[in-house]
Amino acid sequence: AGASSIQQVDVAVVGAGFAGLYLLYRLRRAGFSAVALEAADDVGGTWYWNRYPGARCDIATTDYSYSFDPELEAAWEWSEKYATQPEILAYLGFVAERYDLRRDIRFSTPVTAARWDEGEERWHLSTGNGDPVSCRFYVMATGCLSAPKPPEIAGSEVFRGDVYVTGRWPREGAALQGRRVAVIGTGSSAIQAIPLIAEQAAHLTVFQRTPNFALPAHNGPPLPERAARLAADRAGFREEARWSMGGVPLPPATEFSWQLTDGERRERFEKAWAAGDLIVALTQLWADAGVDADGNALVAELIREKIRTVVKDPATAEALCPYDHPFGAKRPCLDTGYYATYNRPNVDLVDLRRDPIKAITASGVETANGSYDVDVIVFATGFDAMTGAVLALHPIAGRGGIALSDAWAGGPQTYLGLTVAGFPNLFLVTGPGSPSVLSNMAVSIEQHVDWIVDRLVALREAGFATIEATQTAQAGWMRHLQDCSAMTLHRLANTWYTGANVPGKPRGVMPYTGGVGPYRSICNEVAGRDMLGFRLSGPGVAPQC
Ligand code: NA7
Repeated sequence: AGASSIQQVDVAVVGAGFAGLYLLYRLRRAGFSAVALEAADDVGGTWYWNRYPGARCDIATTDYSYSFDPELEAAWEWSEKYATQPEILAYLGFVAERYDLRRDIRFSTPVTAARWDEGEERWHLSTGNGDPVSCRFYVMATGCLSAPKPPEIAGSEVFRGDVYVTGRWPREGAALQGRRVAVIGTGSSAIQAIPLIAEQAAHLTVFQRTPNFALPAHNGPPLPERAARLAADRAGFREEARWSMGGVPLPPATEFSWQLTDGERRERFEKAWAAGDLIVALTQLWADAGVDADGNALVAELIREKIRTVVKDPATAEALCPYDHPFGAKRPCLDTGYYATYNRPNVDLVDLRRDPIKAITASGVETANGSYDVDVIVFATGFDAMTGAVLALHPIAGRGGIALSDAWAGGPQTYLGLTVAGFPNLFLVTGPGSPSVLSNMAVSIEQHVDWIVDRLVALREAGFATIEATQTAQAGWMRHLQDCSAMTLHRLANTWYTGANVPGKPRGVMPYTGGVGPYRSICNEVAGRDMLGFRLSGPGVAPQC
């Protein structure tokens, strides 16, 4: 390609989901030229790809919204307590239209390689569609759950029926009506989809490796109390969310389980169960529920009691009861009729811990003790989370040609979850090492984007061309990350939080467990202390940025 056919911009963004759209909005207003490169043919990111039946956000609509423009907030009204995938996709489309963002998005354009040019101090991007891009700053707005994990089951390719993957559900929907369907997996996607699939299928067999904790969503109109609080003081509500632990404005519980009687604990639990809100269940019961095995075991048993009450067949109920991990250490789920679905005559559960899958065959699924002929297999087997979204997309070569996949061979290394030593002018939104998936993503995304764009503005004002985390700062952040996770129960579960769901992936709690508010104050402090932990270069006139 000739030099004239290279697209030159200040900032290139990968992804046009929740993060990519807000980045474009902020970058443009800050006077940067920017382009977003999006593999899909429309905006939406996670909400574009996850079209499976029942796909919804587990954070209430009062909280899962952009907050950067009060006029946008006033212009959009959510119809339910928890929004469906189509409504969130419509919202993101509405945002793209309102700020005319589509003109800076190149759709159906995957980035195929990214290389830092040390001489030019620019990133060079090859794309799978159209001109390559040269940019000074490169921002990954690639989401955390974007790269579906291969099924890792022998014989998947020989199956003669239809195969669907929840994270790549076809636009036109799936043919399930009156058919024999297998769902493999019982994570959040499966738990949302199973009740609706069961209504359509002639027969549904669910293959469960690890049972999950799920609470009823009690979906309906937006929560009147929270909606009223938001309406009364929108700015205050949003600000409180930014400084909260999970990105939802709820003060943490202060009483410990052992300070409460059995009756008081039950009362609190029943209230949380009736609220149908994960953040309430995770943070409002008692102070030791999330950090202490004993405090946690009390919650876990109360949930198991509920499962046994709903599911009529005692053996199925017991198979659905999670014992292997603390409540909250694996991402818990919100459901609508999930457990009751197992009371339907057309639904069976296969417990893979007792009867593991041997292979997928031309006609269905073969386990150690049986075989199940089906017309459709739905893989709800999850994602190569957090790092997959960055690494699986394309090779990224930083200073000295070092590959990000090599730099992260032992697990993801970042400074603040936002930057990587050896990769100048590269930023990650909700990267590993940030609270991201342990928070309300809407709040985290806005914070990361604001922090990144504010830094770019400051660099420009001070005349610097590059910014790069030092190895020392990165090592310190990784140490802090480990110290924080040692104080939680997340390390005790085999989950996508720790990389355990992908064979061969290095293990370690990837998100920052210290909370959204504390993390925000650290990010602010880094900026306020002359960009502590960063090396800046260029003809800069002042150290302050
Ligand atoms: P998850 O939560 O990773 O769930 C995937 C499920 O698939 C889980 O039950 C896995 O069992 C199961 N799985 C994965 N691979 C296999 C194989 N090879 N055989 C049998 N079962 C398997 O992904 P989701 O898409 O449901 O949810 C991801 C997040 O999106 C969710 O947490 C929310 O934050 C939104 P395992 O537990 O690994 O034994």
